[in-house]
Amino acid sequence: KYQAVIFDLDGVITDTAHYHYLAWKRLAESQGIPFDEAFNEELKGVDRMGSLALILARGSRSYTQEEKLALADAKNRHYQELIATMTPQDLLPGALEALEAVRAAGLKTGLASVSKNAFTVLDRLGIRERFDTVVDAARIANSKPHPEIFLTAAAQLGLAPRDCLGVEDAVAGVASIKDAGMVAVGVGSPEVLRRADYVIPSMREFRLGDY
Ligand code: B16
Ligand code: MG
Repeated sequence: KYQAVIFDLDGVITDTAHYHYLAWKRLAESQGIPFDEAFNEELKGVDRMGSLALILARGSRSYTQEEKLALADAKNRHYQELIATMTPQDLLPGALEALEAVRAAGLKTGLASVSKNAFTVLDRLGIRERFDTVVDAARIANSKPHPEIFLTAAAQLGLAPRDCLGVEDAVAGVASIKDAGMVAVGVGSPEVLRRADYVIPSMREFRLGDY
C-alpha cells in the first residue's frame, strides 16, 4: 500500500524532546518567564527561532534581534551539552524495531526533522544508515506545521505524498504530514493529536500492517 514511511526524530525515534524541554526551561526562567510541560507541547516540531519567539511572547519586555540570537545560541549550547551524552540506549522503545520492520516489508525509510542538530543525534544513536533519505533544517525554508519538510522527503525518495506514511508526536508535525497529503500516525494522545489518522501511545505499538 505504501512505498515509504517518513519518521519525525524528536519524540518518535528518541526523546530529545526532553532535552529541548530542559534547555528551554532554563532559558525561559533566566528571563523570568514561567515554563512548564504543557507549554512545551506547543514548541514540539517548531524550529529554534520560532520556539524562542513563542517563549518571549509570554514575557513582559521586547528583545532586539541581537538579543534573540544570543538567547537562541545559549539554549542551543546547553542543548548540545545534553545530547553529547546520548548513546544508542537513548533510542525510544520500539523505534529500531519499527525501522527494521519498514525495510523488511520492502519500503523506504525517511527522516523529517526541523532540528539543526538532527545529524548529530542520528550519529549519537548510530542509526544514520537506517534512513534512505534525511531532511533536516538545512534543506527547508519553512518549519513544521508547513508541509514542506514532508513533501521534500517524499520528493527526495522519488515518491508521491500519497505513497508515504508519516509518523509524528507533535501537533505541528501531524499538521505538516496531513497538509502534505499523507496518512499520519500520531505517537501520543488522541486528545492532543486530533488530526492524526491513527494514534498509538508509543512506538512499541507501531504495526505497519494496521495503517
Ligand atoms: P534545533 P523534530 C524539532 O525536531 C523539535 O521538536 C523542536 O522542539 C526543536 O525546537 C526543533 O527541532 C529545532 O531544533 O534547535 O536542534 O535546531 O521534532 O522536527 O525532529
Ligand atoms: Mg517530534
